[in-house]
Amino acid sequence: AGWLRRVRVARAFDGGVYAITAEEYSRGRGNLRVMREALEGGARIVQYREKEKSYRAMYEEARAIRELCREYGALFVVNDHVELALMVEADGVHVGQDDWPVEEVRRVVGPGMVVGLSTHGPAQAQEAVERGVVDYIGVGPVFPTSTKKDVCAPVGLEYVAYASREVRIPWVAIGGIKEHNLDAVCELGARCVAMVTEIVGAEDVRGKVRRVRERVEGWRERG
Ligand code: TZP
Ligand code: MG
Repeated sequence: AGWLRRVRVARAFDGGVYAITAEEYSRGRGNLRVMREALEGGARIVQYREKEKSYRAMYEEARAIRELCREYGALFVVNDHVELALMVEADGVHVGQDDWPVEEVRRVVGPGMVVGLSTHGPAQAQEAVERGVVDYIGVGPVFPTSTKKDVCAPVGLEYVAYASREVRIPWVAIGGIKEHNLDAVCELGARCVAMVTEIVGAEDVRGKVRRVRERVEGWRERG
């Protein structure tokens, strides 16, 4: 199960767009509809990130998005809630520095499930790789972001440059990334980008994801 998991992550993250839910920015369209459009546009990874809803509401919604992701062959990842990830048979779970220790998460979810960890600097990246239990790391927030008020200040493009040079597991750049600053991130070596408001708040979600994916893939082909 371990090798299959690693192959799936490597594939999805190489030239991938990582879409994350945020209902409050969805122009009233709701998570399910927005994520369907993101998948139609070519998102390879979808993260269900929800901090307000009841367990039951999260369960129903996560199940529906999980089904959609299967149809599109995309990875489905649940933020924070390990038990929800298990219940809906998500492909993965994503945790932050202040969430459950990743060794415990791995122990609970087993070898088949993808585990991702947010990191905010080179020391955390190094530690994440050394601990050897996570499949990918988030690198950011690269730019200022209004989405996450509970996160540290932007760490800047230097951390992206560091990740391209040193991080030997899949990683995804996150935080304040938009169509207009995407090239700056890819130029430094990012080959997977995560976006919240740029995707969820887009008038044309499908078109937005398609354009971003084409640009990221273009960078990958250039090497
Ligand atoms: N983790 C680090 S930054 C961030 C998360 C969830 C929010 C990114 O949101 P946006 O709208 O893409 O800046
Ligand atoms: Mg968290």
